[in-house]
Amino acid sequence: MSSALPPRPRTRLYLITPPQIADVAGFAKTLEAVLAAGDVASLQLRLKGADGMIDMPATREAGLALTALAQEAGVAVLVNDSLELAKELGADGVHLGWDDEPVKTARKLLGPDAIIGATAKNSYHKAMQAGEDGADYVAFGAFYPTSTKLETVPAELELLQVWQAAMLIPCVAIGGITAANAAPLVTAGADFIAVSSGVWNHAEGPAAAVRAFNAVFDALEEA
Ligand code: TZP
Ligand code: MG
Repeated sequence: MSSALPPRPRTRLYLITPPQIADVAGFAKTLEAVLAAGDVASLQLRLKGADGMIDMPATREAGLALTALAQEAGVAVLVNDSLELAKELGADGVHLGWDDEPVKTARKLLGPDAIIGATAKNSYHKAMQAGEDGADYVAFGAFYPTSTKLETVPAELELLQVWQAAMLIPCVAIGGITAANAAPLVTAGADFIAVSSGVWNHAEGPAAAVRAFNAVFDALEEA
């Protein structure tokens, strides 16, 4: 029996910067090679201090060096937490956590074309709320243990399955994802796979990681 639903678009990679970048000029070169290695949908600037809060000066410095580079490669740049910096940097949008500005505030400030994403952690209810408020995507996680974010809650594959079956707003899977463990999340329904350490700390280097993720997405693409 054939399904009435059209095939789901191929899953895409959503890159997140490392939480600290010691050498921004060196990192810009790495990023250039990474973006040339395969399909990347977006880059989230997520630079954090020891307290887990956004490091504004570091985010500004990274944003000034990386935003145009990524955008010229066709990659959308999203700033974690700060509407102010998203505007200042000419980024494509923001990613908002539970404790950040509400989606509606971000929409008012950044306008109808901005990409606004919201963390839903392991809550279908939070994701629905974000969708109703006008979020362009919702992010579920953490699906695997991660040392990139201090406070996370475990999320179940079922969230992706249920969301994908019922909702049009894209969903992002996040948390401890590597090319080796991404497949079940893609199959469950993740439209985007968000990754930090699984790219930057890949044994064969970040460009190899981008190739490996894309090989997984290609292999699982719906016919
Ligand atoms: N939110 C939930 S887990 C996580 C965030 C920001 C960290 C993602 O980084 P990594 O290194 O891919 O686990
Ligand atoms: Mg946040």
